[in-house]
Amino acid sequence: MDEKSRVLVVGGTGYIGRRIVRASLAQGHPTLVLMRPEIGLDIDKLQMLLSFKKQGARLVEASIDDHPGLVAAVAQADVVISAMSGSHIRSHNLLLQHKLVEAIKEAGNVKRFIPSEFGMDPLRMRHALEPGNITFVEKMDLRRAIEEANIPHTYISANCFAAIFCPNLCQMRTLLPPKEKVHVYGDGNIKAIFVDEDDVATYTIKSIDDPRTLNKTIYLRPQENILTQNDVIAKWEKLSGKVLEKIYITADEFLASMKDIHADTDFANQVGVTHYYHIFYEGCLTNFEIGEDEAEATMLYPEVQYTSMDEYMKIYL
Ligand code: NDP
Ligand code: GO6
Repeated sequence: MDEKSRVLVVGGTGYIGRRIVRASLAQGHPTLVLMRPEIGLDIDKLQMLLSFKKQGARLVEASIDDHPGLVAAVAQADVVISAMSGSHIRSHNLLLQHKLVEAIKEAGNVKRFIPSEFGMDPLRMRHALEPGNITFVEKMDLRRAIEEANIPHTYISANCFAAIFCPNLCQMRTLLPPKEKVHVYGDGNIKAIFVDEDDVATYTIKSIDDPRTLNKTIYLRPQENILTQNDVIAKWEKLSGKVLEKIYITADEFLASMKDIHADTDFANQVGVTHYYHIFYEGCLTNFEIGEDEAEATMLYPEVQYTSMDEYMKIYL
């Protein structure tokens, strides 16, 4: 393929979506970004869209609720990437992605669809605890619709976004490094995987024209960034020159902490507790081998110079 595929990004102003737009432009793809009329007075969103246009993207106007408009948008692209927000943030968003699948089905021209996954592999999370299981149930439901419609696809399992999980030393409810004490999950020796968000976007765009990733799950496992919580803490202690007090939390204590969280007003933290449990007590990101019918991004694209967590955390000093 010598012509670069045309990419449509849905959710392009979001946390991971904006990086996917930039990576698509950087890798030379004609890039379309959905601009929703619901933008209203959100001036930051508008200015981000305009900055994409300045960088060469084309803005395509349509609402997710406007089926003909969405079909027309999708019809202009070879590849559609959804980066719509997680369902536990706004509970109707997965239904919105089903509308996107309907539009892709009708347009009939899309050579690859990347649904909004970018985290733990929902297929491997069928045992997940409530209420966090909603993330995986809904992502699997969307997969079913994609596969039933025979839409060519790639699922990206991006593991832990660095800014959310690493500089805070895997602590919840903060994004900053702790100054005195750190809560350690169990003995702190379960391996997790951390990925710079720009690298998530780079690998995602690398995969879209690749026959090796067709109808497969691609795991992002940068070797240097497969780290235990203790590894992450030690890296920060070395960078900062300070030793932190460690408070060890058993799995039962951690799960019991959910009772202190108000389910109605703080659903995201309830969901978060169960997700953190699976990652840091169970080891769900690393307790399996990548199968025959799957692939790993750093092996597919060894030319990408990914960011190590030492480098990533330096900026927090
Ligand atoms: P955001 O919360 O930043 O939202 C992304 C976009 O979703 C928004 O910019 C908006 O698109 C769109 N959106 C939100 N609400 C609506 C609505 N009502 N109607 C239409 N569109 C809407 O998403 P994230 O980047 O945080 O999440 C993207 C994916 O990444 C999710 O699947 C999530 O589960 C996963 N994730 C993974 C993490 C990890 O550590 N691995 C961490 C966080 C998320 P627009 O630009 O058009 O306004
Ligand atoms: C990130 C979070 C961080 C929750 C995934 C509460 C889907 C995934 C690694 O949105 O619940 O403090 O895989 O107080 O597949 C949230 C979710 C993490 C952020 C997890 C996520 C990760 C979603 C918090 C907090 C830092």
